[in-house]
Amino acid sequence: MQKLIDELRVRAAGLGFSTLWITDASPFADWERAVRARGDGLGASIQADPRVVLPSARCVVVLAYPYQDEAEPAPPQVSVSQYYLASHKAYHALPALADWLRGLGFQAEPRPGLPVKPAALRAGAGRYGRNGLLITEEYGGNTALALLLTDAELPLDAPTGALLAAECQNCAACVSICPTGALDGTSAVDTTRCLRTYMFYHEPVPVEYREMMGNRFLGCDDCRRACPCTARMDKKTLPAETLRLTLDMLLGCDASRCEALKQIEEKVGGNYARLNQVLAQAALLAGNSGETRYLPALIPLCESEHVPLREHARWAVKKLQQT
Ligand code: B12
Ligand code: SF4
Ligand code: SF4
Repeated sequence: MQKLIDELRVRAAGLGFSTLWITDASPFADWERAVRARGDGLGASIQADPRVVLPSARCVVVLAYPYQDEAEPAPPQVSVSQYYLASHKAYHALPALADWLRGLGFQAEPRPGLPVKPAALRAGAGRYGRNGLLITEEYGGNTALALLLTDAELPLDAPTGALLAAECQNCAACVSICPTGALDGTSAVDTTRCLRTYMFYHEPVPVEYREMMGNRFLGCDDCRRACPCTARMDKKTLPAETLRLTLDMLLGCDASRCEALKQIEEKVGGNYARLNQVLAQAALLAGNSGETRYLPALIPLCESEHVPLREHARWAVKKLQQT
């Protein structure tokens, strides 16, 4: 067992994962209750019982893929959270680990669609912060987390024993900085307020949140960046990958849009490279930019059949015409 876990650690490190922890494959009952009580549908595709995914499962391996923040980009550059770049890399790295376990005769399921933070909490990877993120000792909230489900018998790690991170005792920086008031200080997130909920969303962003989107193209990092636990890892050097997008690329000619979509697909995945959704978010940010030079690109989008794109473009045109 020890040899197996040692080798798993070495292989995981070679794929960019900083640390791994192991928990058992019993159901995540607390999480199921919390997600039902929240009733927003986010989490509906997540399975609370690992053995529904893999009946012979014994262990859930929790892996952390850490990342470094960059300076916030200034307009006309738009902001893309580093989390999405790390998460994309972790997503593509994980199958190699599963294949290795399968090669040894075990069953292994990468991307098992389980609740990630509760698995990490139970495996002792860290605790919840008031910002709703899983805070690890080494990297604070700056990790993309990945799970691997397996029937291999691995030594279990013990949970840390409390829900809330010790650092949160005398701190509420994330709660104060959240632009929408989505955090109540318990570690729960009001998803009807969190800006991330409305990015690449199937409906227009509620009017009251459009200006708050500011320059954010993908992800909101305010509650993570404000956290002192995150600052403590900023001294470490990690390879930083960037996705530099500008409003001029996103709202430019067909060729420049194509180039932007290609880069988005390559670095954060095809889910975020759908033209109408990309343009819908770009239209909001153009409205927030105060730059009337985006009007010629926005005006034709006001007639789009894609409802969020049409609504956002109309909003942005109106806003820019008033400046
Ligand atoms: C749905 C989802 C979202 C939703 C909802 C977020 C949420 N907190 O639920 C939205 C779209 C808003 C979102 C946003 C973001 N997300 Co997200 N998201 C998820 C996803 C798919 C499921 C989360 C989930 O299970 N929610 C359901 C709730 C009920 O579960 P929970 O938060 O674990 O709830 C527990 C506690 O909060 C607590 N609790 C809940 N309610 C209450 C109430 C009280 C009173 C108390 C005391 C406790 C309590 O008990 C619950 C029991 O487990 C996970 C991936 C996955 N498969 O798990 C990623 C994940 C949580 N997201 C992640 C990230 C990075 C983000 C963003 C930072 C992305 C960004 N840059 O914009 C933001 C951060 C927003 C925030 N402050 O949390 C990472 C977090 C990594 C980490 N180190 O923690 C995850 C794990 C993805 C990953 N694979 O790495 N996300
Ligand atoms: S900012 Fe403060 S309160 Fe929020 S998660 Fe970090 S330590 Fe906890
Ligand atoms: S991601 Fe942004 S909007 Fe969502 S809870 Fe954090 S600071 Fe608030």
